[in-house]
Amino acid sequence: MKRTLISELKENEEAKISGFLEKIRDTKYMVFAVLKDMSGTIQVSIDKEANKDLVAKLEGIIASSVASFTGKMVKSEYVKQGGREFIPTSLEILSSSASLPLDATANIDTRLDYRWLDLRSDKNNLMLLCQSALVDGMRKYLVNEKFTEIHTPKLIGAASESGSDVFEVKYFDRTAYLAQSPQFYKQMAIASGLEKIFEIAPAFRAENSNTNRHTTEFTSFDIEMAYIDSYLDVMDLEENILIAGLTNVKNLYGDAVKELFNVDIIIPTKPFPRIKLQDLYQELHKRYNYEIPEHDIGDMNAEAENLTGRFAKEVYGHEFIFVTDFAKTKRAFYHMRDNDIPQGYDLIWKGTEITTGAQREHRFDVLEKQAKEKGLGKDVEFYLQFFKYGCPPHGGFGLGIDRLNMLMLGLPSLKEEMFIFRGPNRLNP
Ligand code: AMO
Repeated sequence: MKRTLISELKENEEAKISGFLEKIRDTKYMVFAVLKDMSGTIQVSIDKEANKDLVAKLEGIIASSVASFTGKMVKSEYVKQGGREFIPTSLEILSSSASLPLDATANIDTRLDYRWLDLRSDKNNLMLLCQSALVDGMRKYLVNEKFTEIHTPKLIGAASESGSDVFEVKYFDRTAYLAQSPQFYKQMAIASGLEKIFEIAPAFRAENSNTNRHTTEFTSFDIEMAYIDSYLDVMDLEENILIAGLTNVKNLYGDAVKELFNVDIIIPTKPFPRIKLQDLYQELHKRYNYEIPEHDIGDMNAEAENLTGRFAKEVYGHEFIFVTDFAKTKRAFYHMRDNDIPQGYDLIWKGTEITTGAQREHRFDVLEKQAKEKGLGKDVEFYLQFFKYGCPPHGGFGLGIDRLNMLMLGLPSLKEEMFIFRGPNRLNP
């Protein structure tokens, strides 16, 4: 018999259901089990006298084992769980569980050691469903706008962002690097005539930082598009993509997110507020008496981001805010500059940076000069070639999916949010 999902059971129809045994309760005349599959849970009620063989099969079986029952679903006003129960006529234990190494009091590191068990909770299941819906909404928006999804290499010959936080990999008799970003290749796609592209893929950063927002491997949502007039076009696109993603999550899971995470998913209004870095510094000083430290001048840091989130909320009633006009010394060489000001932005959501975006320098001579200025030589030679034989003006952005979902659900850290977290001290499971 084919398996039926618990949510699709029809009253009094013979069916087979399979899933995890969430609870088993043995009473005088009855055994009550709760079975859970991807669609929901149901109470399985076993009359001990009438089903001695089933009861025998359950001997020594504990919750967390995997079982299949055949029988019928009936409605019952006595059952709290949705007013239905399953009356089985046969049982097969598909996999029996050892006693669980984890309970509700386990700390996050123990939970990560047994992440597959930790992810079984309703809350963590929902968290991954939300991440999937978020990406799906964003992807559908782009495909609809005629963007092409590409897949760029993650093993590369040269660092793509700053050289300091790149992982080295032994590559036969030479050294390769793990891509920190698809930056160079998404621009290559523009030089290839693809005009509008995106990629959703891992990015690696050898950052030895243990913050709630850093991981050594994250999923980057990258786009690049040609024939923009300025980085403002990129910002407009990002607003639309985020609205599409958040709307999809809200439509599918808004109520469940409210119930399990106590968070309202707010669909942002357009345009998102925008502010120049120098003006922001003044506001942060005036309102919160915050002074950016000397070494961060021209840039942001975690505290400034946090206060910027507060500022956006208080002044604009908005969760998002674009910050522009960073110092050229603090931005990548490939950002186009106008009067020495990089033509790009960071997007802050709820006080955390989620994106860097920019118009790129597509003029070979200027780009070469900017690379040299940053001390980049041989490493970017291959990349510079992309601009030698004609390349349209273009821009794009990179968005961290993990940070996005973490902030959307109000989770305290990427450790909680990621399917599997990778950090300086964690390579397992
Ligand atoms: P940037 O380095 O700012 O820009 O990264 C873009 C976005 O990626 C996410 N991110 C991270 N998430 C988790 N852990 C990390 N260690 C981490 N590092 C970055 C953040 C960040 O905003 N090439 C440019 C993008 C572009 O211009 O298109 C780049 O990589 O959400």
